[in-house]
Formats: sequence, structure tokens, C-alpha cells
Amino acid sequence: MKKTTAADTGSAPPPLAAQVLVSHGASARVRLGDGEEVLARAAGRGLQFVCGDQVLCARDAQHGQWQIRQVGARRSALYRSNARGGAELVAANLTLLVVVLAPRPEPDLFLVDRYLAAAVSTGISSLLLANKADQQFTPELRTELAALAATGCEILECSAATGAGVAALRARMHAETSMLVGQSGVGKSSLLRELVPGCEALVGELLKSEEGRHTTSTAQLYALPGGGALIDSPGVRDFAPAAGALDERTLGFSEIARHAQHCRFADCAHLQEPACAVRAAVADGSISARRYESYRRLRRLRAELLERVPYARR
Ligand SMILES: Nc1nc2c(ncn2[C@@H]2O[C@H](COP(=O)(O)OP(=O)(O)OP(=O)(O)O)[C@@H](O)[C@H]2O)c(=O)[nH]1
Ligand SMILES: [Mg+2]
Ligand SMILES: [Zn+2]
Repeated sequence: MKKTTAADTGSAPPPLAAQVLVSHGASARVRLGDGEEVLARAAGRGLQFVCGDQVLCARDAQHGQWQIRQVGARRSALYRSNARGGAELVAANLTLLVVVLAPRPEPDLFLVDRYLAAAVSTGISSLLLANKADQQFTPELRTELAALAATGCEILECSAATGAGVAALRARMHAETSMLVGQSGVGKSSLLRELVPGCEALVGELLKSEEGRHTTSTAQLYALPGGGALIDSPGVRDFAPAAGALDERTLGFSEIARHAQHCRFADCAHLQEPACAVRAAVADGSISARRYESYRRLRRLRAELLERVPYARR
């Protein structure tokens, strides 16, 4: 006997759950529950979806294409500020932000701090990944890594080239939805290729200027064997967390949060105020002077961004 299908009865099949692998604005590559990957278009203008979003898709038989009908509630949403001070959604449903650095290109630690601050402010875990462990880490870089470890930052060392440390990284990422972020050329796509067998993400050569070449152009999600997902993202020169998402007193700097409890004033910004426990901790060396400088820079940046878009404050 022939099975009754939705077409026979005239009713539309129920929408299917899918995950956004790559977003192109009004369309996206999504993975359906059965593993099939299809291109789907937004059903309406108001729909916004990014890499990592859970969506409901339906096949529009008339046009022979898949449509994204609905975007599911987000467990987390990572935003960045654009030049106009507005908040732009970067990725959805992350549980772990993996900030990658390497001895080359020359690490930008202020960039690292801002990513870590964004993770804290977004309520997601973060991991600092020192890649290219097969190369020499300068004593200065070692000192900075130790200072970050002292703030409670989790740090792993690995080498995508030799495979050292990759097993520990794989174990740490198990069942997480992680995103690799950082400067261009630190080895994000190389790590992805180590972690996702068969993945053919492009890997670029470092330019002599050591700036990297921005090989990866769009954030893309891959399933991790054994569970979890990993998003590779394009390298950045700069990253500003969404101004409105940063905690006003600590900006997501965990060691500042710890000391701020002992400041005399509850609304202490840790800049000029008397009896500031944060500045005292900087003076006695228990907070790194570089991290404190980074905090001050982010404060200035946040003020500038809020001035551009006063309503960015949420
Ligand atoms: N020595 C060494 N080189 C590495 C390692 N990982 C990556 N590289 C090299 O670093 C260069 C850049 O690697 P990519 O993986 O393209 O870097 P990326 O971070 O994805 O760069 P963007 O896509 O531009 O953001 C390539 O030449 C890699 O072969 C490593 O662990 N050790
Ligand atoms: Mg890349
Ligand atoms: Zn203070």
C-alpha cells in the first residue's frame, strides 16, 4: 500500500530543525537533523541568523528551495562593536571562546584581553590557546602568559604543525560549541584541520610583514567527531566587544572584579578614585600593569562607542 505523504493530504510538512554553518546575510548554509547540508534563504526580512544559530527550515516546493522560517532562542550571543558603535552579532550558542595566539605573528595582547573580556561579559568560558609551540616563545611572551594565567585564565599550548597538545585540546573541546578567534596567521584553520579530519579549510602563508594574509573569509561551523562543534573565523586586526554588553565596573576583567569588591566606592571606575583596591593591587604588583593599562584603554574605547550610539547601553 502506498504511504500517505504530505503532498497527498495537501498539508505542508512540518519544518525541520537545522543549524547554521555559514551565514551570508539573507541566506545560509545549514545542516539538517539527518546531516544533509543545504542552502536556505530567509523566509522574511526581519530574520537574522549567524553561524551557530538553531533554525527551523521548510522546503518551499513551489520555488524548489529551502527557507529559514524561524531562529531559535540563543543560549549565548557574541557581539562586536562596529565602527559606528553599533552591536553586530558574530556567533550564536557558543559555550567556549578559544583565543589563539602564536609567537608569530607578533601577539597583540590587548586584542587577547578584549576577547577574554567579551567572553566573561557574554557568560561563556574562554581558553587562551598558545599555538606554534614548535617555535620559540620569547621570555616576554612567557611572562605575559604567566600574568594571564594568574588572572585565572585557562591556557593550553599546542602545535598544529607537530600535533603536540592537540589531544588535550580535543578533549577540552569535547561537547562544547567553540569558536577559534585571533589575529590572522596564528593557525586557527590549521588547528581546525587537525581537529576535524577531512576538513579542507584553507591555510595561508605568513607574509614577511608577519601580519598574516586573512586567508579565512567567513566564520564557518564544523561538527567535531565525538560531539560538539568548532567554528573557524577570519583573523582580525582588531576586536571591540559590544560596549553595552560590558559589565560597567569590571569590563569583564576577572582580576579587577576580584579586587573591586574592596574599593571604597561601589561605583569606583578604578581610575582616580581614592581608596581604590584595584589601583592598590596594581601598585603592589598583584594586578599586571599591562592588564590594567588594557582595562583603561577598553574603558576609553567603551566610552567612545557609547557616545557614538548612546542607546547601545543595554
Ligand atoms: N610552525 C608552525 N606553523 C604553523 C602552526 N600552525 C599554523 N602554522 C602556519 O601558520 C600559517 C597560517 O596558518 P592558518 O591556519 O592559515 O592561520 P589562520 O589563523 O587560520 O589565519 P586567517 O585565516 O588569515 O585568520 C600557515 O603557514 C601555517 O602552516 C604551528 O603550530 N607551527
Ligand atoms: Mg584561517
Ligand atoms: Zn576601584
